[in-house]
Amino acid sequence: MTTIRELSYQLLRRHGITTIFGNPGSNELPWLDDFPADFRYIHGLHEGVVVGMADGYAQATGRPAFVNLHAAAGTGNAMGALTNAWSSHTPLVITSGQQVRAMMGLEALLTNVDAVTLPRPLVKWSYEPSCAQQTPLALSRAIHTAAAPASGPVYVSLPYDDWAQQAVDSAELLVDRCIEHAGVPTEEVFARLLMRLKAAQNPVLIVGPDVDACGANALAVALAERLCMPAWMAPMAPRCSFPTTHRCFRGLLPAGIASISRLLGGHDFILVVGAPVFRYHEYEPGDFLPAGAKLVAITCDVLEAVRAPMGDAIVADIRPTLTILLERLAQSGRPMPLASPRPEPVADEAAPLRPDRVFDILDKVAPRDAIYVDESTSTTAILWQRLRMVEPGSYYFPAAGGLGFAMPAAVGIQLAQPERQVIAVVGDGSVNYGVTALWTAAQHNIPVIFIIMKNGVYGALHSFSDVLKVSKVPGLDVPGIDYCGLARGYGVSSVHARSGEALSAAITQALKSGRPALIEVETRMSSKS
Ligand code: TZD
Ligand code: CA
Repeated sequence: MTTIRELSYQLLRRHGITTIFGNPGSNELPWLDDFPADFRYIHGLHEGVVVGMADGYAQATGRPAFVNLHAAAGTGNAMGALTNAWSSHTPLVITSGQQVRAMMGLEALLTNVDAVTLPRPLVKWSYEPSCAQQTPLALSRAIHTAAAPASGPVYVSLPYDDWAQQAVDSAELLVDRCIEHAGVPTEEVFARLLMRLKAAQNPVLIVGPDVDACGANALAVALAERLCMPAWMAPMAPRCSFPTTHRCFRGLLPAGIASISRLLGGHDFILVVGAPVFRYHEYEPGDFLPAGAKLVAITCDVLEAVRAPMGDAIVADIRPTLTILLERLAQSGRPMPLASPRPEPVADEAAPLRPDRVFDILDKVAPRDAIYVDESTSTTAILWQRLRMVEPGSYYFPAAGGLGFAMPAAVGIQLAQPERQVIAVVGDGSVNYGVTALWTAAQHNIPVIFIIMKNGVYGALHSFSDVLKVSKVPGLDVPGIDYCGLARGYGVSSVHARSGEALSAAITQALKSGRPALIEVETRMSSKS
């Protein structure tokens, strides 16, 4: 006979899930009892950090990550982080411990009163098994649902007295289930798309995060080369899906309606792959498309397809779709786009450093295949201009703009990719939403380098104040915080870099150390955001 608890671990093992991200409470202890030796528990000190670490880990592995939170309070703390996971299609299985069934109706302390409603609308599926025997099926459904295209977070609330119950024999059938997805367009759909691509005089490619998420970066490059078209990253892209050094690469699109149309002016056909159309930010009314342009988006997410305000969409798996498209597309005779010139290096100067200078230094000393996790909001455009990112999986950013992602996600990504160096570039405001990730990095010796851009302000909000023509707004400055001291407090060594030279030396030293490190550098407020 097998208990439901034992069966749950068997199920996770079969899915290759042996890393649990969590922050426990009384309701979770019965599941964690006698924690199996082949599993590891990555303990986060705050649930926003727990979900952020799992988000980074799941994105970097491309497989569902498992999270265990405490009841409603733990789930509530995780909701901000869930906005990002939802927007980046991160496959997360989030479980939370529930009170014993006998006391749920009494609303005993730490009952998750309406558990299924709580995480909505930030999950694909939310569930509480009606009885203990439904738990194995609930967990199996949760894993398959999280992974199914478009992947995303799911939530299961689990009463703590269920674990010790015996599973019914048929529940063992769940352990071996495999679900394969094969969503490629029909012949007719391909024929129409090929006709449109062949007829285009001046096409442009816009790639989004899901190209990187499914490892189709080389296919996107081949497509741009085949049709001799420039390629942009979609606005607010939370991943980098195209080598930024490639001659076809034009950069990160801005996030305003009018700016996008202006930049794409002259193109008659816009092919978007793996991005919402589009993730706008600042409100800049204007035409959604440049005059005469048609748009087709290939997306894995039907919700993304239906909410676009313009253009056509094909809902399909990106990698096989691009593979078949390339088999059928002839080489264009158009001239290949010319490489954009690289920005001029910035002269050395005393601190506070210009953000451009920080990125030039980082680009020079970091390994070529470094992974950057970016949450320095006012300097993101500069980062894209200055950091060379060539390998797949080289860049992560909070997909919904929820701060508190970079520090934990960097820890999760580094855990998933120990062979590559993860470098988090974090604004001095953003640090405070995810700072406890430092402790997990220290405890497990996860050697992330955290670079803190200390300009003393919520820089992006200062810029936005200009855009929105507001003044005398409170709460936009963050003076008086000692990030080196905070790092030491959580067990991470830290350096305050006072010059470009000191920054370069600190990064080099951190790279050699094989341990997590925090580098605080004073920066000027950026005029570009
Ligand atoms: N809270 C959360 C969870 N997410 C947010 N996006 C914000 C607040 C609002 N916010 C932004 O959108 S940018 C920003 C805030 C507070 C300032 C971040 O400051 P920073 O970076 O120091 O990290 P910059 O480069 O100085 O802007
Ligand atoms: Ca700042």
